[in-house]
Amino acid sequence: MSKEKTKSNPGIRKQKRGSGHKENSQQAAGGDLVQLAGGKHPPLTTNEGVALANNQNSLRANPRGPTLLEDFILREKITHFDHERIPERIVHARATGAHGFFELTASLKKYTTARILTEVGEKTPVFTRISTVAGGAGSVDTPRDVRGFAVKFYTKEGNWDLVGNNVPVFFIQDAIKFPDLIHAVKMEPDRGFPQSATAHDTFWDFISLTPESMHMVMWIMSDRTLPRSLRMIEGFGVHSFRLINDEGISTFVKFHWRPKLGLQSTIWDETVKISGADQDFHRRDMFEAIEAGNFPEWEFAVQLFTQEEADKFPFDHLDATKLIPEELVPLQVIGRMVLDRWPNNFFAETEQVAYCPSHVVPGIDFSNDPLLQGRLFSYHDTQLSRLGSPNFHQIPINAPKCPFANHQRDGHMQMAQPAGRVAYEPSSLSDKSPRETPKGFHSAAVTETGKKGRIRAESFADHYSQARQFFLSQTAYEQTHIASALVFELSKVEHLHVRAAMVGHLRHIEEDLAKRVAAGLGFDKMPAAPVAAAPVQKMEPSPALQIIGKMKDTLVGRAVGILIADGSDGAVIKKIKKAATDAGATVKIVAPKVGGAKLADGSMLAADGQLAGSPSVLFDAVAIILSAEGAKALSKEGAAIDFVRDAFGHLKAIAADQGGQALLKRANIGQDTGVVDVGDKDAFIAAAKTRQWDREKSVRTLA
Ligand code: HDE
Repeated sequence: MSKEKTKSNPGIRKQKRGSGHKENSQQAAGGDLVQLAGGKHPPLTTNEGVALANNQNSLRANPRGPTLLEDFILREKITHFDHERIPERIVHARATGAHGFFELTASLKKYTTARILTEVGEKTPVFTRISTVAGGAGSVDTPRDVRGFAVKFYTKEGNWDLVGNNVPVFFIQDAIKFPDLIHAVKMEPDRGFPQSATAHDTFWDFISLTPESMHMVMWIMSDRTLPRSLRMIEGFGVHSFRLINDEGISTFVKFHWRPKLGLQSTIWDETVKISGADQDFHRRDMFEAIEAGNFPEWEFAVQLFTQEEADKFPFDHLDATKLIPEELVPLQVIGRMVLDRWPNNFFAETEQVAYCPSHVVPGIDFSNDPLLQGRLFSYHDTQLSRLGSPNFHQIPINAPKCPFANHQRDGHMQMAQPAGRVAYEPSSLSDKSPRETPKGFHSAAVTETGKKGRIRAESFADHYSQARQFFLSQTAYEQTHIASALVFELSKVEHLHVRAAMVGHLRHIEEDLAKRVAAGLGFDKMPAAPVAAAPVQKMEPSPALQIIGKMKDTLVGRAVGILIADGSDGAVIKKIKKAATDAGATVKIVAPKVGGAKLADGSMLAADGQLAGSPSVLFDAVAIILSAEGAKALSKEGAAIDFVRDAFGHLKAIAADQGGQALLKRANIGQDTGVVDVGDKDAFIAAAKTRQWDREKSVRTLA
């Protein structure tokens, strides 16, 4: 028989911190777990409110014996744990959410009765959830992907959900294609990869057979899908909606969000490395900004147009693969949204929030866009399986903040306790039961005629004109990124006929783009272009479609990293830190040891990040401040070489002192206007506010 010794009662050993409270002697008996005393802790209880005397041990028949079925505390805890997960969203599973408010700055009274769009100065609470599309809930924040941009406005007339994206068009024209699109883009069903990536055969196979996707393809291959921060993306309602005024007259509307910090994206190599350095890059960025009081803000704008104006557009505005260029219908800014409060609990709020495009308020209505029409069904349906009950609207994050009442009753997890005997309408038994009101929701009284059938309108046939317009509207740098992204993505496609088919489509968009991609893929003969369903129209370039044209020359909301080591000059560090902070940047000190570096004057400076864990991809610009000794030591450090090489390769400004220059030299980094002497802080700040686009051709081969 084993003579093995056991602790008779391993439990909690309490340690006092500060002005120690009296310890609970029952719990203090022996054991190896240390719990700090102090504070005013409420008793730990079961879900029935029964206080626990011991949360460390299950109930055993003897100290080394079997656990007893009688242990209701163990069973309750484990059972709840076993059921903690709910199905993740089929798409848009990975996201960041925050509370805030919407404030109207210009009234649309002429066009709508919706209070949220007529009462200037009124603040309406919102909950905004920004997501990636393809990856699962635990996937990285920074794949090449569209970002969902969903806003729930808790208006006084009910909840309005504007469930948009950061791209103003979509892949398909009809909701019936959505399951096919998503099956093609998600991980391939036999192998279970790739996670969160379009660079694989099934996606491009589907796309190459779906010419209506070509406009969206241009957007997703642009750097729009590689945002620097969720605070720096635009948002679009995508579809046309209707506004209805008090005379019942309706006007079409497209909704837009414009980030106060301006648009900014990363470049592909940077994004790939960010994904390794910080999987939660965007979520952390949003969290830190809100916690620091740098509240993300967007302007809210509308494009308004009548049926008569729409009839003259050279495209059909009901087709979600088309946008309305701002040059054709200008944007009117009518409000702003500020996100100023991080949720208390990720699951309760960001996970359980249920957006439905069908959630509109009186004065806002739908257009006939067939994609929107399908969405009006899909979202409520998916919430039923995800949240498990038709009462999901009662979950606090989903509940309207205005009174709501009807005769719907019961159901799984009913939280409300409606009183009285009347649960129907019409009724005469109670003068308190809810009734319909003329002020309630009215649909636009539009006349519909025509033949029923599974037919797509002729006006939906032009698949290339706006794709071409988008490409031609970009700066040369952005065009190069689009071409290179196509080469990268298609190089991951194993089936040659799929690659060829895609190059064929590109020939309709822009022959030179097709040639560049074909060359990048190693085609020696240009693949044939497919027959286009409609001629490609000549459209004026729209500079509003660029990113670079919309980037702001600013350090506000951005980050600067200062690499130091033992012997660095404290005065220089201080000066550059102040200049960057004054310009609005967040500054982080990076050193070989997080405990800090011993500066030239003998003082210690603590680091915000340790070198190996804080690569330069996490910053928008860097300063390298090193003594000769420090430079020598870091020259042997792979992470230091990568730090400066990546900063240069990602087109960032670099300030360096003499020691810093020695490290740059060791990393084979050349000089250009973005590499400045640390003494010239103004030159550094000016260069740090943008990217050194001209440098790119010297650091990588692009298509
Ligand atoms: Fe979605 N979409 N979608 N979608 N979508 C979902 O609803 C769907 C589309 C968008 O943060 C799902 O609650 C169909 C366009 C966002 O919780 C699902 C079609 C646009 C979010 C669904 C589309 C979007 C979703 C999955 C084609 C931009 C995240 C979970 C007709 C205008 C919302 C859920 C959040 C989520 C269906 C196309 C945006 C399955 C059928 C176009 C931002 O219901």
